[in-house]
Amino acid sequence: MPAPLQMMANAIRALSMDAVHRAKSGHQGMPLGMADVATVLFTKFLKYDAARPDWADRDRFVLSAGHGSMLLYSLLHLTGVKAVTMAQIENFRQLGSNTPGHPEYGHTPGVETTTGPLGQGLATAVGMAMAEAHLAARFGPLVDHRTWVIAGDGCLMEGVSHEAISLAGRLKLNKLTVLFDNNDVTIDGVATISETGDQLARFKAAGWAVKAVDGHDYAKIAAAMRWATKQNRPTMIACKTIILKGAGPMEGDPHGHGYSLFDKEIADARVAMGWSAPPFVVPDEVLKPWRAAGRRGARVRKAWEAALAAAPARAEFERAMAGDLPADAFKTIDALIAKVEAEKPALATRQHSGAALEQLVPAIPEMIGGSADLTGSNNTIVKGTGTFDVGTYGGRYVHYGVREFGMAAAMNGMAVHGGVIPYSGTFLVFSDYSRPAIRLGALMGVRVIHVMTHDSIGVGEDGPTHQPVEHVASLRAIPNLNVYRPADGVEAAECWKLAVDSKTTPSVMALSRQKVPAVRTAVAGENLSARGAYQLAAAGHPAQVTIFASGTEVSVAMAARDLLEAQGIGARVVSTPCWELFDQQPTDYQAQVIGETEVRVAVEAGVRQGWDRFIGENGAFVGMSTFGASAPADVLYKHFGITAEAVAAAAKAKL
Ligand SMILES: Cc1ncc(C[n+]2csc(CCOP(=O)(O)OP(=O)(O)O)c2C)c(N)n1
Ligand SMILES: [Mg+2]
Repeated sequence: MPAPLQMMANAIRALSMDAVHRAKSGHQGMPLGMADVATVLFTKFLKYDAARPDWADRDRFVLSAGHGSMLLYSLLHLTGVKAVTMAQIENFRQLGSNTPGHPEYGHTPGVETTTGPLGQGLATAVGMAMAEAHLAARFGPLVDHRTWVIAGDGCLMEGVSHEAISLAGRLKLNKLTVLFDNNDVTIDGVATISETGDQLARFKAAGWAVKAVDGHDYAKIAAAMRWATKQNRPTMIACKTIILKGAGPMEGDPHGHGYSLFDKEIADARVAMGWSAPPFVVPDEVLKPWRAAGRRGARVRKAWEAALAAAPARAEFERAMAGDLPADAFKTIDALIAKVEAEKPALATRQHSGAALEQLVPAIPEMIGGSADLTGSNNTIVKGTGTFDVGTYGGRYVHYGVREFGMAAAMNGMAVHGGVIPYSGTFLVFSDYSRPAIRLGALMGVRVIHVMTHDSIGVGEDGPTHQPVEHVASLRAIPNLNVYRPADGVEAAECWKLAVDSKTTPSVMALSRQKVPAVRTAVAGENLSARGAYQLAAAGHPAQVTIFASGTEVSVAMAARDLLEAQGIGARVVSTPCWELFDQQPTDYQAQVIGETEVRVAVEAGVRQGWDRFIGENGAFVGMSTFGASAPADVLYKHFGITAEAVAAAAKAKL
């Protein structure tokens, strides 16, 4: 009979083989290889209570190598997370199960973040460690936990791992530990066919403390983990493992990544492991120690709950972790809206956004801002906000450096950690760099706010490399992502209120570099942007034309309306700051806003894609169909024909 830890690890192996075999799909190579490391982590180190996998001060565990999901599901089941029953394990990868192909946040209790896109789990975990460090500074001993990551060769090959590792190293996030599944195998074969770098040296160069261990030696794994908890910087433990460990002749096979074991191979493996139980059965003598490991953290959790109950900051802590805004969160921004309505300043919408943040950030202590090295351009910092840095983790502004993807992934990690509301900035054109994390945030349904300034050819002289053309349309294509493109100061403040209040949908703020006139000149008395689209100006003459626009082109639409009205043609203008919110309105409201005029025109300094929703196939569109050019913004708008005259002419041509 193998030793107890060995038997416990073998339970992971048996369940992983059974589930993948039953599903006829999935990956057992990695769960078999990392079973020993995971067993040591979950039985000795992870601060975890299976009865309350969502307990606030638990350690976070991220399976960045998400294809090894059966490793995680096995651990959750074995430790006793109620929802992850054996029936769920038997239903691995099936519709309606809580054991989907890759771990999905919000789907399975105990799954901290969605993983599968390699590298992102690691980058997300950096955000979790940042949130922990910040909240520990804010709430003291109520917050004191670690973040553990399992990452494979693939995660470390991905470019985002560089951003994540260098940021974590710079910030000295010493409660972050990466367990590198150093099995030297990826899908195509041995890892050396595409990677010969020295990962230990690489992490070390980025400011991490590093160590290599035999990933099948329990004592050495435990010693390394203990060592990791004592470092003053993030730690990486390269665990030398054998893929498909336990699977007899297939052990260590260069094609073991997704190899589907045959019945006979599984039967032989069970014999070799001393595992006589039938499929999907864990013998009591193995289940018992696993369940005990799952209860290991209960005492710590209860002591923590008692400490929380007695803590003066209890209500604030609970509010922050629940993601509820302070009662008076919007008092000052509402005052700002009234002031902007009265004064009608002509500013760039990025400046209006900055003004909104000046009200929101002091009022909402959970907001943590930042920028990918474009702070001054993004208008993301509020004067007096301290920097989040080594020794000042209580600061609320992060200098992410030029790391758009790492920044967006870290924001996802902060959001799923809870207790903070992250926002950060870059240029809209570089949303392509952060897009995979924007998408994952939308899939997870988290509150993060991407401030994306310089949102069109209005960028001007920097030219087409810096001028987004297709970006607003392509972001609108992502489900569960609110893309805001406010027209002026009132809309910018309204959109910020909506974004901050949006618990389960991330937001993009597309904001201009160039100045725009105020278009919301009448006091509405309600947040019109919440409707997604609304009639900004009625027609003077009987309405023949409707002009739809967003952002900086709303003022173009208003000027076009003036031209048409002067010729006796009734024209109404609809501002569309957020299409996704418009889609959620009652159909009669949508019909009323779209209206029944003979002609519908849209103007937006981007591609047409998506606009047929408002103007129909026969509508006229004034915008971009090519890349931009390098010149002053006003010259470009004329050059590309995005003018009031062009909009009026397009309307008249359709009449
Ligand atoms: C961004 C991304 N690219 C590609 C894939 C497809 N994929 C899944 S696992 C894998 C190889 C992973 O190798 P490694 O991390 O070493 O895992 P192991 O084979 O050791 O289990 C690839 C290419 C993915 N999931 N994510
Ligand atoms: Mg590998």
